[in-house]
Amino acid sequence: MFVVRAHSSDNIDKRQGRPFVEIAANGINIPLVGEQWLEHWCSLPITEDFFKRLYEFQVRDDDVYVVTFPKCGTTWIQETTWLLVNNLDFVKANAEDLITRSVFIDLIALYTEMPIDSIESADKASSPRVLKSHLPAHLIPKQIWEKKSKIIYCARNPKDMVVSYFHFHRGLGTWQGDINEFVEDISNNDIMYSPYWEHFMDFWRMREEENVFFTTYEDMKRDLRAVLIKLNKFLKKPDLSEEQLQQLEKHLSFDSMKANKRVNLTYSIKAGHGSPYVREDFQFMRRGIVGSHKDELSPQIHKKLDAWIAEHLKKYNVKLEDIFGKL
Ligand code: PPS
Repeated sequence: MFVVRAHSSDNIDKRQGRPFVEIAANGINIPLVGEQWLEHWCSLPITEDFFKRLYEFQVRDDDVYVVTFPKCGTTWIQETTWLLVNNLDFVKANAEDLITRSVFIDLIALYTEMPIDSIESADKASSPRVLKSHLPAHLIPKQIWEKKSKIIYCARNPKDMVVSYFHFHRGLGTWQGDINEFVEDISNNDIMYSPYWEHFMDFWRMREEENVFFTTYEDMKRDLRAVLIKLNKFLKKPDLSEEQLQQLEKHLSFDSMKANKRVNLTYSIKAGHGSPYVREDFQFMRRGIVGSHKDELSPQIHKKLDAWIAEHLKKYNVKLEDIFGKL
């Protein structure tokens, strides 16, 4: 069961110019006890009809879901997962775009001008499917929790997420404003898929669940090999040889992925897959580092973000370091 309410804000009208709603669902079968799921509102530029299709999406037993808040390393962990699930099929990975090998199921809901019906594409995809979603735990297709499908979740530290999301949204032409205004909008949950905090904290708290693999962008940067070995085990695949690990590390490095038109969405987005308003200078693979906030944000913005971070960490009684290691 899900509920939808209007989410109106002058800032959304001014900077995004399209209607938003807030959605909550009853979180049936989610293994987090005591949550008032119907009070967890998520902001989306979606219609109730589209959301219903997503929520009721037909899940298959061997599906694997890559779930993230936007700009937190989705494409990186998605390519990694696809390769492991598909027994390192580099021939197919180099021949077919990641967006067709691994469908982003919510895409249909975000850009209504899109000529692609992502739910139909996912329905038609052959098994085993690796599907991507940015929806939070209680809004992903409800059968995922019923069937206990494998979920790969990747989180990223809040400041780098903000910087990356700002460049992305602005570059796509789907959000107008400066970084100050972006920080204001994300703190007010006026950016699609927010709130960020509940999104990743829900999965952090479920990281020991048998069907959940929780990792971070920072972990992948720190020691990609360790994440590869752990994820491979989680997927119940045969051990990787030294040669296979090296091949994966090379393919998944930032420089290789940036140069790879099959995974770097700069090309497909500029060709019209993603938004019709994309700017000339748009780059999907931008810097690919931990800490880009350090030289991209002013002291005033750092102060604002520090207050936002402290307010939320207090609620969950954790330190950023517990989740992301030393930043
Ligand atoms: S999306 O649109 O939500 O799916 O975007 P997402 O893939 O989550 O995030 C994009 C950011 O991830 C960086 N990226 C990588 N970093 C390191 N190594 C590899 N291989 C890699 N692939 C993608 C990408 O550059 C974006 O981060 P920023 O900080 O903007 O550079």
